[in-house]
Amino acid sequence: MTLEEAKKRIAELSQILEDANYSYYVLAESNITDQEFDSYLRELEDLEKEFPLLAKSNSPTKRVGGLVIDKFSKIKHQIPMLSLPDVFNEEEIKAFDERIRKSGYNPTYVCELKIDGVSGSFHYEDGNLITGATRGDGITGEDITHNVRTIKSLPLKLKKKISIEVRGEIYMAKETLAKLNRERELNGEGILQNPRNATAGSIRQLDSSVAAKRNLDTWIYHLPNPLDYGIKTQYESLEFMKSLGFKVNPCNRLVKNISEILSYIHEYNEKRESLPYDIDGVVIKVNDLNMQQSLGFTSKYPRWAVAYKFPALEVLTKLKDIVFTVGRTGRITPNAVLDPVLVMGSTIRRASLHNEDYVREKDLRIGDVVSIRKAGDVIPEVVEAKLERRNGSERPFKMIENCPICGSKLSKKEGQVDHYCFNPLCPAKHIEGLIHYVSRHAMNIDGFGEKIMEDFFNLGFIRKIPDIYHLEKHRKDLIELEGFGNKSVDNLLEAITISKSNSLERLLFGLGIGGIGDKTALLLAKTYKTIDELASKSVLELQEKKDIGPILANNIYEYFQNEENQKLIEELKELGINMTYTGEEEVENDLLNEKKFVVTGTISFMGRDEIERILEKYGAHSSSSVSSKTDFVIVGDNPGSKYQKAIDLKIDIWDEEKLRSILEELKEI
Ligand code: 1X8
Repeated sequence: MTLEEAKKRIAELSQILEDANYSYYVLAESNITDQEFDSYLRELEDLEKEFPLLAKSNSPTKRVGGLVIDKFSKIKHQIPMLSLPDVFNEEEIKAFDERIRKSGYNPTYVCELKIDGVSGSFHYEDGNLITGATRGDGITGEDITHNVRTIKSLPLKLKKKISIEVRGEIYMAKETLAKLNRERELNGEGILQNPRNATAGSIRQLDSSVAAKRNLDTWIYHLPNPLDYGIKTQYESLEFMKSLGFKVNPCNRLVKNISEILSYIHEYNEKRESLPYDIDGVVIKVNDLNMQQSLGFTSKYPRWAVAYKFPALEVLTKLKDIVFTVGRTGRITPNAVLDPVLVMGSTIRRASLHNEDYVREKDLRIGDVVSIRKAGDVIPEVVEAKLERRNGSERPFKMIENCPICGSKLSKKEGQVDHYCFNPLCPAKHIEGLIHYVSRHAMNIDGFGEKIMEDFFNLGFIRKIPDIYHLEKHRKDLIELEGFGNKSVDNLLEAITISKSNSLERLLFGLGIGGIGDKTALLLAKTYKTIDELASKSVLELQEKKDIGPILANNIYEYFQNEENQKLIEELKELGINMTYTGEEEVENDLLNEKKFVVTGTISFMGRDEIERILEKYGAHSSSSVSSKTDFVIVGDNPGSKYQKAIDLKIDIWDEEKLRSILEELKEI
């Protein structure tokens, strides 16, 4: 291909891909299939590799991220990005309207939803995205261009070749945040309390592939230089920005008077929960831009707009007690025990108070009336004590000094606020082992998150492995717990029962014998078939197997010699836990046998671990990096650099559909 031809094709492909992005992410309809999209994208990537000089910074290939910066540079806003004055009730909205009427105007307004996200400014030259910046202090923001390019609903190229600045909100949909939090919880990372924090955290990443994975979105609502485009009203500017390809909120509405403003507010206060993204109010703007200009600004705010804030989703209840729990790391958490209350559709009985300092800052006392909020639609939070409701009977908070589980003296880590139980023999250390036992590669009991196991341990329901199989006894208490109901308790108990017939390797891995990973567990299970057979082997006999070295052999031997462990295994046998290898023997499969593969990106219908487990059953071997020895690479959504490497090395690439059809053929899905 000549340079000229490549240039033409790159332009064509970029156009097709951007059009597809626009249809999918802005209009929410698709004009091409995922396969077509992937194949065009791959063709474009190949061409850009071959003709690096033709690779544009705004190429759709950049949407997957990968650019890493070492610090954020500053961007000065040509027109300051102001914040809006807040109003909280009907009177204040009326006062806003009257002030404008007193200046001799008869205004119409535009009502828009106030999105809970992070404001951004986006500059285009000749229709191409040039920079994206945060609001910062309103005068200077931070350059977040590398991350902004990964936001699929924001055009890299406009439908007209014009130079323009637009402003809007970058946000994370509720569903995306919930999914992110589920992942973070599984990885033992902290929960993000609301979409604003999650967005701010994602957009302030140095590595754009992180932002690319966060599925950020935009609503564009402000045109700082409307006169340059002959635009006379706010509503026209919204239409204009929409016509350029921006995602403009369809809920925006032109209204004539106060009563229409109030019914808009009422309508969206009702619809608030059912929207797929969080809003915290309604922005009311004078529609006529000439009128806006003559109303002007105060030192801080425009005089032509206000932000009505919805009432907080808070309710009052009584703080009955503060109880302490121990986590798997020995960390102590104070928890509020509340009079049960309904907040946004779920009953709250408990809320984490995080640590001693948190309780002291809020000066919470037992007996206080407190306000509760369900932040970010997920985690209940104690906002504050209602001081005016105190009657003197409240008891001050007292931090405990000894571990509630083992009684050892608590202490803090240097410079940290949390208290810990550092006793290495504290039974709370078993929480870690219990979490491991039920985890996916081990007994794979669905419905047992880390947090749930911590709670069950602290409540005394599960203190050692066999207790898991007696959980049924606590059925009544379980149903009462936060986040549990009849159905989830049934599911959990059912999952426990099903797991009893797992093949031996899962139990071997779950017991946490030093050095036995899931692969070794499988090898041992296949070799010895039953746990008794394995337990009867000497250190020397164990070493006969090529993957078992002296240390591992010794660990295994010692484990089964230990009397406590012998008792545990007997107890589990009596409870009906299977101790035999029942795994299907490896199935011969030419396509997979002895093949090396790598998974990159997210596969929508199955986790990476599961894919690896299945393919390995057919004799394939997974590896973490792509090399010339790799036979095929499975590529999901938002793949990493491994994808590029596979292309460079011309390695067979399997997309989701190919993987799915092979798994279907193998009757694995
Ligand atoms: C902030 C926001 C505005 C709008 C929506 N969401 C926001 N968070 C809007 O105008 N539709 S305006 C704004 C501001 O000016 N600080």
